[in-house]
Amino acid sequence: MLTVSAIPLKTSAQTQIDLNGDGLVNGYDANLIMERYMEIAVQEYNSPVLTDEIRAQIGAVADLNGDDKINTTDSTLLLIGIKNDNKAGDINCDGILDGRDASAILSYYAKRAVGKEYSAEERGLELGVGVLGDYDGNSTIDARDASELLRTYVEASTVKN
Ligand SMILES: [Ca+2]
Ligand SMILES: [Ca+2]
Ligand SMILES: [Ca+2]
Repeated sequence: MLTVSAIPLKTSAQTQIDLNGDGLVNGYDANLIMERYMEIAVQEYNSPVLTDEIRAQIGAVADLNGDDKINTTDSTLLLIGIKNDNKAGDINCDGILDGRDASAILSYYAKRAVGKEYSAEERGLELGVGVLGDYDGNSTIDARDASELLRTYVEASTVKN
């Protein structure tokens, strides 16, 4: 059995891959690898979020462990890179902690609580929350992380002026 810790990690530079070209490397990109993997694994599946351009990009740069396959291992490696390269709480990995990150944590938990169907975008968000959502560092991701993050953000923006 291959565990996450047993996977040899490449440097973060090599795991910084922006697959959808939005200028950010975050959970959405990790989810795109999952979407591509589902397409490869399930013939009839055609991902609504993948374009031919993104597929080509994934084929070119997303085989992070170099086994010539695109699968969950590559997605996991990208998520580890995302976790290592970003501050806790910065869910969308834009280098800024703000209300968007807090609401990402909150909306993820609200949706999970009611068991709603996920869109691919929301799954990307969920992956981001999974690796970066523990803002207060108590090993649990919940609404307290969102409120703590918001409090810090509000304090920081008040000090600025
Ligand atoms: Ca991206
Ligand atoms: Ca691979
Ligand atoms: Ca952010």
